[in-house]
Amino acid sequence: MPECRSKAFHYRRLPTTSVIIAFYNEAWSTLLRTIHSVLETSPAVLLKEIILVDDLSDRVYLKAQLETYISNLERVRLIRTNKREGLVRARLIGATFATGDVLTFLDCHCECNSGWLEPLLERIGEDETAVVCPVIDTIDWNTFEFYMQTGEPMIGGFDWRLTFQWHSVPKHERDRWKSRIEPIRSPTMAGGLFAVSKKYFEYLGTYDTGMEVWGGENLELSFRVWQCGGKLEIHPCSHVGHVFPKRAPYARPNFLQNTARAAEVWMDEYKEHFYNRNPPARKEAYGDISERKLLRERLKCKSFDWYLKNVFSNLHVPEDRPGWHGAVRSMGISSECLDYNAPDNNPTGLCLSAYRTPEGRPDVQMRTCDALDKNQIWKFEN
Ligand code: UD2
Ligand code: MN
Repeated sequence: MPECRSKAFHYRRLPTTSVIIAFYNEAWSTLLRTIHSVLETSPAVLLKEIILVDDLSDRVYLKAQLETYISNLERVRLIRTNKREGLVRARLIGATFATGDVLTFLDCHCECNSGWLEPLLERIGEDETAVVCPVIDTIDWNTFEFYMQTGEPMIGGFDWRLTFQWHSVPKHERDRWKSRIEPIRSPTMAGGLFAVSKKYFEYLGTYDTGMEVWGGENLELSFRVWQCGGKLEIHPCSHVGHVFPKRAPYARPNFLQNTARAAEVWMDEYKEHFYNRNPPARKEAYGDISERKLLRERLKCKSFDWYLKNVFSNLHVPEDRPGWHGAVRSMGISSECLDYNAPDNNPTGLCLSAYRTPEGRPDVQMRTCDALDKNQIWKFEN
């Protein structure tokens, strides 16, 4: 936006930053594209260092070849974990080496646009309790084309299965703005790309280190930031591209377990909506969460009810009357249940009414009952 381009910054007054990039078995080209784009777009006075954290990758090119390559780059450090930590603990290990005022986390397949860093740092300089995300542009996984999101940015939300979702800015937020280039309040963050004051991140309890590999930490941090007195924002002038690959280079078995931890600590009675839509989550051994509950008490954080009313008031809260949701089982063949055929390319998740067969019927059929299958969970509404 022209307003972003013409904005001037007092470089010497902005906080400095350390960029932390954890990676596991990332491709050579995308990893290097990330590192070089940070170096090329970040003003030297603001960038203390880039900290790469190798989370025990086993690809050979990430060993000596990577070390040799980065030894020619200034301000790039490589830390290696000695066991597979998962993205939460890998990022935190990186953070312990950071010397900047602000921690800026990035995924390992990003491309920063010129001017991406200054708005994030300026905002945190202004308000230390702001956790600020760039607008995440899409880099096509197949062609590596960069699709700049030029319209009004989308903000983060979630559905009651606790999957992250994008949605448009609600009217009450737009009414609050004085200009198009103000930071936009967002109920949640996607998770990979954000800047936070190092001091404030520590005060907030960094991350839940009981979370493994992938998933759930983004909603956990989002709830915590809002409920414990901070704010989560997306800065419309900061743009970073991200490759959403067709398939991740690793398995992701921990989403439910991590998400159950987040629900148990932060969601109070509202966690039932999550469990109703994810019955297997009730059986997850999510481990010890006593320290996280103590943290919530110590920081005197507000309730999830407060969060829903004040931060995400446009989210529909379902009623979930007992007996009005669950599987729809055949009375004839009792091993068969009504199953919804999710379209291959369905960014919004469950929305049966929107998807029909070419003949105009809802796309459902009878299939073997599977309690783990989210496409077999139904809700009666009137
Ligand atoms: C999104 C987030 C991601 C994270 C995730 C939920 C964006 C753009 N991405 O998924 O950052 O919040 O949701 O958990 O918002 N990694 C490790 N060790 C592991 C697994 C992953 O270091 O065991 C690294 C990985 O190489 C990458 C980062 O963690 O740099 C995020 O993983 P991803 O890119 O596979 O996650 P993504 O973008 O699908
Ligand atoms: Mn990613």
